[in-house]
Amino acid sequence: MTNIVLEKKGHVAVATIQRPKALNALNSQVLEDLNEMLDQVSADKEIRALVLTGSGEKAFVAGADIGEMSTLTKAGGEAFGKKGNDVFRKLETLAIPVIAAVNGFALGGGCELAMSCDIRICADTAVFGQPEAGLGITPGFGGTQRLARLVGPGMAKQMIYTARNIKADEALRIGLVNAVYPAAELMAAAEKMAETIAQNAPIAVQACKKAINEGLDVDMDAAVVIEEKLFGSCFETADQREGMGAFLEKRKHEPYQNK
Ligand code: DAK
Repeated sequence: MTNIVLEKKGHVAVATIQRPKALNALNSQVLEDLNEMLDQVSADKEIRALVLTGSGEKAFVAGADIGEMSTLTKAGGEAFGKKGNDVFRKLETLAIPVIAAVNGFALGGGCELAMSCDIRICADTAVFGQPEAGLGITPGFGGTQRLARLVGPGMAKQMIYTARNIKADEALRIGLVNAVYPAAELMAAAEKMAETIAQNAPIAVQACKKAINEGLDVDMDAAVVIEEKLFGSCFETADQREGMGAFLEKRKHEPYQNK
């Protein structure tokens, strides 16, 4: 991977997008690196939560690479969109939770990347937006779909039609991010949240992610069936026996084993 650094800290991994000369903009190489990073994380069963961030103080990701996109044909545009969408779906459906630590500009593809994560927290210097309509295109990496689901169609339409950027406090107010931190405290907060998640029973956490994501795509009758099946599957795990056994024996549970 030339544009992503992946570090492991116990059960938590931190992936940092590093393309400083273009404010971490997503060109084909960065998309391929993201794909490779997700494969590495999936294969490593020690990793229980992932933090995704951008290098430098200015940008999380300043969008898809405008230079690379500028000469695309209709077919090339569709292929570039598919490449991004495939990677973003892989991120969204990764078994473990992903926290986006948004450390600056998250525009266009950068906002869409953050929205493909489970949880977004940001620095007080962060800026979000979908500037595509101002560039003569539509959001192409899921922005029209995920933004509407996250902040509601009215606010999503306002952001996308006006192509106006919003600051961290407004992102918090509309529910695009869960929390805002002073820039210097962002990564510590993200890693602390990831560690808290990693201390819970991994199979249960992953079942919760699957239940929430898959349940949101179907009606409530089908959604509760998804939950029932995943709930039932937890009773085949050693971690469930340890967690409930410890409660009944009035002791702290042993560290969860992911089995
Ligand atoms: N792409 C390529 N290079 C970029 C970039 C980007 N998105 N953003 C910044 N850079 C580069 C700049 O060109 C500059 O390079 P040099 O001139 O130094 O070589 C360097 O990063 C530093 O940027 P600035 O000098 O502009 O820095 P400032 O602090 O003055 O401004 C800024 C920061 C983030 C406000 C500004 O750079 C900016 O407005 N950047 C563009 C933001 C933007 O519009 N992003 C959205 C891109 S559109 C689709 C698939 C995907 C998409 C759509 C459709 N399909 C296939 C259907 C996604 C679209 C987008 O993401």
